[in-house]
Amino acid sequence: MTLALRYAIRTDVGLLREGNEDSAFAGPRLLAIADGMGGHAAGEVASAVAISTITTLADHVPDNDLLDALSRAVATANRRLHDMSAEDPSVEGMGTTLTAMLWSGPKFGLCHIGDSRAYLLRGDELRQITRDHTLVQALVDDGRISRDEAASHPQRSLLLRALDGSPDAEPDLVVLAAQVGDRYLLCSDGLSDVVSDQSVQRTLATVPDPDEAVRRLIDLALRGGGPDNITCIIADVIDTMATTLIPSEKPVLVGAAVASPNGSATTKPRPVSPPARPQVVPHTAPQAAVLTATAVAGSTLTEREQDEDEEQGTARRRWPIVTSLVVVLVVVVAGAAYAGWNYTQQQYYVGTAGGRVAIFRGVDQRVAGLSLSSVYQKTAIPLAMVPSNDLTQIRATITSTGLPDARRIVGNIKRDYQQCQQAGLASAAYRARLTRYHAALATYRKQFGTTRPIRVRGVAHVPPRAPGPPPPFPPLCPAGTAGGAAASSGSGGTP
Ligand SMILES: [Mn+2]
Repeated sequence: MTLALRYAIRTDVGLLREGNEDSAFAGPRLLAIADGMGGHAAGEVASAVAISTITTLADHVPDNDLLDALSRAVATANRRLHDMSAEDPSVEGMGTTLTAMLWSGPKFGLCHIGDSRAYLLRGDELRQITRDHTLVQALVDDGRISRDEAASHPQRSLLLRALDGSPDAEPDLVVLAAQVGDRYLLCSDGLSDVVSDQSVQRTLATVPDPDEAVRRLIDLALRGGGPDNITCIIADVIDTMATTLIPSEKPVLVGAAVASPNGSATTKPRPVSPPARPQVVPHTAPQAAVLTATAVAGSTLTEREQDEDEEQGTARRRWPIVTSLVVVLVVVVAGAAYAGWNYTQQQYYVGTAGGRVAIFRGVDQRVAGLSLSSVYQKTAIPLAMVPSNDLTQIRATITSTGLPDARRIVGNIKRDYQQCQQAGLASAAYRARLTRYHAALATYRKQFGTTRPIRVRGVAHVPPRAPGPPPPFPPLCPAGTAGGAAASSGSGGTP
């Protein structure tokens, strides 16, 4: 028996996003998916770095030590992200999910960090074989919200772990055994957030051809609104001795990791060249086969810098046309006004928009009734859940020394916010233990008429043990977090 994979891979920018921050790779022995995050092009860079690093494993897979190889590749990617963030402020704070399978015979190493997912369809049963590193998954594990509530939770995309250059970016690693007939699905949250497990199961179970099944899944996500980039890989485990099906051989790279300057469709093998970030990501990107996949979207030119270059270019071209002195004067005055406005547009501050923490571009003032700022980036951090020290500052709008500084401030707020959430979870768990203890103690007292140890007909009985002191709860965290994220965000947590 010789096991091989028959796979299909596809990505789609979705209906609302301008760029594709997902990157993915499928080869005969490696399947990997990464969903990048961060403002501007940073998410694309992060997912491309993760995928290009992990694809170095595609050509020489170790027979043993699958997890060691995966773990080292992940550490390398994480170090690269760390170094790039340190060197280039425009990509500071970027991060990515990574879910990868490294195959060796009938077994594979599974490596996972973030909220992209791997599923197994065996027979007709669909099982998620990765666990989301999200706040809502932690709430589900804690029994505080149901799976259904998690699916529609407003903070469902809040990650507790991601590959972001931080030292605690540790992936889950496990070796699993495959069987002939297994069908594996790797997807980004652009699919799993929008398409129910039942629909995914039905599609996987009823559409035999992997490529057709991938198309159907992406179609379902688009019909569901396609709010995010959607990436899917389907891999069927076949026995080449017992089937006429042809195993896949071509490595395929899709999404942000593909260095296509114009995003035009091509099915030719793509030479590896210093990539430029695609300005227009094609709808349902072409399945360009690559010979080696080492492309890194390492372009440090951000969208804004490109815009500025274009503005300057236009201004230069316009100069020779100006002949009249009047026109020159008008241009000078307008230029001064523009320079002033341009200055404000290089300022950033942290404030609130729609009840959430946001980065604003401009200055927090109005001139002649005109606002000199706009929301630059809205975070998922609700104001109501932010510790009071941060809250006071945000209300007063924190001015920054620039975009990287604004991002750093938001990073600090996010860290405080997550600490409050964690403390809230710990407090809730403690209160649950306390409730159980009181109930058990009441039962004991009812039975024995005391809360002390007692001997009844020669048998020793001891009362239940008290749970000890409560876990510390940071005094600056909002009381709402102590009651738990689910309860205060109105999603119906347990009291
Ligand atoms: Mn996503």
